[in-house]
Amino acid sequence: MITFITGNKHKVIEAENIFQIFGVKLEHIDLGYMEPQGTLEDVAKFGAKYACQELNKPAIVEDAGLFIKALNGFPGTYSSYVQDSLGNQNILKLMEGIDDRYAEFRSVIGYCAPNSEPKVFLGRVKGQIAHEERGNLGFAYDPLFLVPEVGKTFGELTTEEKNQFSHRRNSLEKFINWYVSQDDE
Ligand code: ITT
Repeated sequence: MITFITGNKHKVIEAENIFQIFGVKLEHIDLGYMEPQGTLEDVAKFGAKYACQELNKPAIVEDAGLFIKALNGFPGTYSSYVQDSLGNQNILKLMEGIDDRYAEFRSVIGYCAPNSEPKVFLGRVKGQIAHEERGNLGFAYDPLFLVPEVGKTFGELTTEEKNQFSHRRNSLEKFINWYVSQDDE
């Protein structure tokens, strides 16, 4: 059993489905905490350490972001603030007339157990910024994020479909593989 600390219910639904694939039990707690400004790794390490100290048990947190190449990685570590302030339509405006639409989602899982240092696990997925929002199945930036191989945005994929190759799938899969192997030692 592992405890996932997040205030984002969409992340919980995706993570539950991913943990189920690997047969590991997941519990969810919403423990608000101040996020320091820094890289995804900094935020995930800080959050994991804070959560396991508060709860006195092992915990994971996740910090994620959308990195758009033509905008020098924006919104990146500011993704949460930019989603709430600018929103998807204004990102599309920033991208008007730009041909290079490459973007990637990154997810960093921070894990910490009491009296030990936090560890991080990075997952990425490559895509393109669509020319308009498409689909209403996902959340936040999902309708903007086109996966060329599939010809659909994350907003047009079910949770199960997105979970086959998303940034979150990749970071959680790395974490779960490490976590399970650690049990055998
Ligand atoms: P936490 O409580 O876990 O921190 P959060 O919603 O603040 O939840 P993040 O800081 O990790 O999450 O995410 C930064 C922003 O990117 C935020 O607006 C998210 O909604 C958005 N985001 C994260 N993962 C996403 C995904 O898979 N698809 C679309 N948008 C995503």
